[in-house]
Amino acid sequence: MKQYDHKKIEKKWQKEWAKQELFKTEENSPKPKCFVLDMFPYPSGEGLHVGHPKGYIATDIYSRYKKMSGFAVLHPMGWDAFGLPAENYAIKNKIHPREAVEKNIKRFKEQLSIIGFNYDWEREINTTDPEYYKWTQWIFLQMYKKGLAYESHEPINWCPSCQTGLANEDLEDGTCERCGSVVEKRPIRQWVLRITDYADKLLQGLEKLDWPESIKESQRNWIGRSEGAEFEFKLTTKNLQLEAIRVFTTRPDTLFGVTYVVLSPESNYVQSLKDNILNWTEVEKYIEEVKHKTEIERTTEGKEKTGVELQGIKVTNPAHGEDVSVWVADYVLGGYGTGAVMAVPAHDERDFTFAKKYNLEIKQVISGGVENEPYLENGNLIHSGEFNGLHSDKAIEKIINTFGKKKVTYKLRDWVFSRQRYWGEPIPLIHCEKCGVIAVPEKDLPVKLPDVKKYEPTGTGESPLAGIDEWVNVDCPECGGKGKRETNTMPQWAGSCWYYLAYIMRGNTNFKFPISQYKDVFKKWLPVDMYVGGAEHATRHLIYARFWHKFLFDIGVVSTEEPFKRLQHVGLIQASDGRKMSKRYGNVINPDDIIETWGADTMRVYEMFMGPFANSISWNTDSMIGSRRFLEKVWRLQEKVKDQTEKETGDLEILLHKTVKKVGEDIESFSFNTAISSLMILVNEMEKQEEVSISYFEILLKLVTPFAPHMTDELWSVLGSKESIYLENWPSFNTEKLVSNEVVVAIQVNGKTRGSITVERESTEDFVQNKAKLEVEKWLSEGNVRRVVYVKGRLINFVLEQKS
Ligand code: ANZ
Ligand code: ZN
Repeated sequence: MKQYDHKKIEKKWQKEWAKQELFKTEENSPKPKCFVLDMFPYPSGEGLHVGHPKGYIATDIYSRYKKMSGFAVLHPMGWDAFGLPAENYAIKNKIHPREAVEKNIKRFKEQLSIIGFNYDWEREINTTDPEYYKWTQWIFLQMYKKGLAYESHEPINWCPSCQTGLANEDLEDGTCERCGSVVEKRPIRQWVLRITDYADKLLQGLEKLDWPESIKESQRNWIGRSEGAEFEFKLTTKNLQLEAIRVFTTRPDTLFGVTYVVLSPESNYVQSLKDNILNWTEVEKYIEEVKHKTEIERTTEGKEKTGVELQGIKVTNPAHGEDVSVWVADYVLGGYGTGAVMAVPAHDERDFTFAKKYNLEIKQVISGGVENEPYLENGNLIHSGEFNGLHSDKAIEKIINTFGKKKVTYKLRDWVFSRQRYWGEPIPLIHCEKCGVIAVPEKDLPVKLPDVKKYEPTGTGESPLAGIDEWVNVDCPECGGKGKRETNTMPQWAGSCWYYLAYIMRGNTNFKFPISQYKDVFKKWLPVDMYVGGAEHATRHLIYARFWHKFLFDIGVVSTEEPFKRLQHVGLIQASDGRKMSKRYGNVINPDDIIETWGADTMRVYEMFMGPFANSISWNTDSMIGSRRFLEKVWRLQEKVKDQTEKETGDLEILLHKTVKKVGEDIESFSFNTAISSLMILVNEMEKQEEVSISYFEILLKLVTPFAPHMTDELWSVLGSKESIYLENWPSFNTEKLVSNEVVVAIQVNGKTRGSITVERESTEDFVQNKAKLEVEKWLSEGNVRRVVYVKGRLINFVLEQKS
């Protein structure tokens, strides 16, 4: 027997796989399809650390398993390389973003290639490739033509440090998610995508998806659908621009309890009322002050409320005709509902605090509650005229019908889609003096990003592209007259909105127009069957991509309503100090080093064995030894293999069938750690045998190969095969073998029951002990095992040493 020399073996097989084109997608096969997708990386300058491949290892295992189970697998990889991170890196290191991206991709690819993934590299994509982004531009144009992209001058989030406008999704507690600067509101010209038109579809679509509930819930919250009503409060004074103030409320049943109305400082209402406001200087000063506060500061509960009354303005309550005062206060936000609120201090926390501070009337209209606190629950109406005595449930409907109208509001905002930066897809529009905004014709796509000397942001609200006259000035495609190109670029998230489609197109005539030729292949490969990535994309990429997909569905490009059928989220690997792995903290572990010392197969097994896949877990190089030993045991088993297929002892046969069942189910449910522990148990049992029949050993190798593909292919060839084990069928199990005389054994630690395992009645104590230990690891780690008591077939108790 040769030594287990991972370096030699891994290099050899990676070469061999490439030579045999083993991972080429089976495009025209009659097999059922399985599209397994990773969230593709943006190639940063720091290279990969050991945390990055965790998700890729999982999809690799999953797709190898699927391939062996008879599926035609599509498992591609590519690069998400436009956007701020790449550009900021380039500026900092004084190289052109294009060069930086090229260099970083090369490095990333080298790092990935030594882990032994089964990617079909022929379908590699890069979002910054003009052949790729001509389609990003094309999809944008379809949206533009359908009225889903519009130009706006509304104030938007502006990062003073990144010098660009941002979408709501790019903020973290009111700061720029990239650089942490406090974001300002700035009116700049921008392109916006009408994602709110899809709010309901995005919400409803979630129901059918096999996604983690937590991610669905974040999307629901992000979309934030509220059902309520709109009421009009008429002005008592004459104003030429404005007759009434409209408010959005989720509590129409409290209409009789309104004692004032509040406008948000940025509301257009305030500007329209300017001439009627007697204390305008004071109001203006307040509005100025508020500009520097973040939304979080403004809306946090318990924060002191501020505001100014609009002197000279009164509005009439539509329910009973009484006049109430109007205020401007920053606890009302500009971008939500109508930007105006009917205040009901008796039944709303914020209104209550505000009314107390400014001595405003508090009028109870729902019975219940205690003195000196707002009553927030539903209940029976009082002081509400003809509606007295009705319960809120009934009153809501009646009051809406009598005084207002039903209204649904969303927290989701339209997607601010332009950036004043260089490194992005140019927005393919032309501004003509005569014709207005004109779409670049399909035949002129891509609109290539021009090379520039200075790509630093200008800070003027214009992108660096605006300074390149030769590029900006073009003939209008409509009238031939003078036109100017749109100089804003698309946000970082544009290219990833459709990249899974690009992989499909890439294998079929390679990105050529027209789109219609891809209809059948889209139909064949969509939706993505398994999508794996970080939870940080829950409300950005995953909402944006679903939006684009639903739009493409509506215009007949794709035939499924949702892009990603099943989603698994990867728990982070943290550094051994428990912090995020980052160059900044000096705690990065490079996979290259781990692979050099331990081998890619060991790293793969280790990362999957660390714990439940979705959990965050700290890296610990010392624990690699366990995974390495497991593989060495498999390696050494070749010594015991006897070239005969005669019956083994009953126990091993049953265990084998069970393990086949368990490993398959566990891979299917992404429980890789438990799959590996059952493989460990099987290997331990095989090791105890004098001889292992070749058919058993073959089955074992097939079960292990998704996890450790290099080593198993080497052993497979030692057994005499000329072909890769990747081309074998996944082993099947015999259900009859499973219904043997099983018993459930309770596991105790210091007499407390901590779990249970199912084993054969005849299993040896050793076997039960080993299996039980894995089950209660957590509790055993609290001390050394002093004694083990086994009551055959019923109970096993681990007695730990008393800690002194
Ligand atoms: C009167 C009222 C009475 C309200 C009451 C609540 C309780 P969600 O669930 O988030 O949709 N509101 C409306 N527009 C607002 C804005 N632009 N900024 C801040 N607050 C706003 O909340 C809707 C409720 O939030 C609305 O219902 C309104 O206050 C307030 F006992 O109207 B309510
Ligand atoms: Zn920033």
